[in-house]
Amino acid sequence: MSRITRRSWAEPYKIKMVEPLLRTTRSHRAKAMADAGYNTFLLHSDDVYIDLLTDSGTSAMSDNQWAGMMLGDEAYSGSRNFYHLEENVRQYYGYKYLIPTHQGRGAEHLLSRILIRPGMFVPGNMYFTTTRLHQELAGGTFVDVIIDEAHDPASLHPFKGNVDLGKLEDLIRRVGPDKIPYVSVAATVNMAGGQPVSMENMREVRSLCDRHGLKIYLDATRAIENAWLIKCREEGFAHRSVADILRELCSLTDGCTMSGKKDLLVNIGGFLALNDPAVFEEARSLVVVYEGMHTYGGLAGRDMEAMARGLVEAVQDDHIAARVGQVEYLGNRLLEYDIPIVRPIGGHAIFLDARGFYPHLEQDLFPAQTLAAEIYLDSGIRSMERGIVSAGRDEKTGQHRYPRLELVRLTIPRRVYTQAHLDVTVESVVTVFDERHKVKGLHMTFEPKYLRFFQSRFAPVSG
Ligand code: PM9
Repeated sequence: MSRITRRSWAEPYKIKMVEPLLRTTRSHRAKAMADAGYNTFLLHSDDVYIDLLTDSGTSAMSDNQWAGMMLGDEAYSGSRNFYHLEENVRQYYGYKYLIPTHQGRGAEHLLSRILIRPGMFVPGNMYFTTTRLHQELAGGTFVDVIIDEAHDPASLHPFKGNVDLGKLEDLIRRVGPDKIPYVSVAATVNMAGGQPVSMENMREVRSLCDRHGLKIYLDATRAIENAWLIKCREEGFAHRSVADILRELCSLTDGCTMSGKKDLLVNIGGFLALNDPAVFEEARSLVVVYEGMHTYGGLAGRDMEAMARGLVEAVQDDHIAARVGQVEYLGNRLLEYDIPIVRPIGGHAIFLDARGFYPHLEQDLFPAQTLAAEIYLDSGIRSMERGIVSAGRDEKTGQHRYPRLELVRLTIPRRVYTQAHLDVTVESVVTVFDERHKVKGLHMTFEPKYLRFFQSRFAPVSG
């Protein structure tokens, strides 16, 4: 009898090129953090050791993607790389029409401008920063219709991204379907901790929307990770491929906005994909105003080729198992030390519960912003605030929004770091947790007008 009772997974790739990482001293980091106004977005990346700020545009591309970059057709119009991307989007996501954009928010901008009119309401399964802002700039009001469990970091619901059908139905009854341009559903809900929607829930949302003549637009940015979590968690899907599950998920919607910088393993790129010819015509006309010709949408031909090839790699079960496997590894190691994290572990990141670190800090002292700064000071590891700063101010009252979730995101770039980097991360987070009582919080010294988390500045609270 073998002593091995289970077999591990390993990354389905080997490393051909490396980028050196520099370690810094605590005093170097203290200066860098102060210069950055205690905002990890404002650090110079040269001052960062392990960069877990985001999984957006930070993936390592494959040799096949780099080879594709050399085959960029940089014609102003009709680039062959556009047609390759269009073919692959049709095959794997199943939508009929493609409009490339420079990144996800370019697609959100076009969709919001085309469908939302002042006074309308856009229901969605938790807000995302750029998505909500574009909806608001078009005159809409975002309405959160995610299930309550999503706002509870300790709830173990396997599909915390699900839409609460009761909340959605209430809104439809209250304002009428004519005031709802579409239902906005994100696959793996970023702000809830990378939590998936179930296929069953999507089917129910589809049938509710059909009864009221409503459209559904998917934020497909991390839909491939969602498909993997359906395969792992939802009954009846274990034997199906991720590609097959993705296709079914998308078939329940009318189109999608996409940031290719996540699932699709590229450093830049996105798209709007549609089934409705009228919306497509409008988007094709508008994209030339804001992004570029409808066959490049702000991207070079080589970028579209890298995305077309990245898509084929991204839907391979081996790839996605290792990608989400890394996230689970980090989360499970932190749980060994009783670190408070959002559970179940999501698809792209571990979310630390800053309230669990600093119960003595009021939300006005920016606990998550403080925690991200403390982790950087300890080890040079960069993370991202996802709490009161990210939530911004209420459009009407001008007051802070106070989200229930006050989180710090340790985001795992795809195919970039090894298990040893994750072990170093665990040691730093545990150290910061063990020194949590000393921390006093931050106050805000500068606040920009839009998406304040990117550029706000802070200073330590004294005394
Ligand atoms: N997400 C992230 O780090 C980029 C910076 S934060 C604004 O998670 C979703 C679910 C996203 C997303 C970006 C976008 C926008 C849309 N939906 O950054 O414009 O997570 O490509 O995509 C970031 P772009």
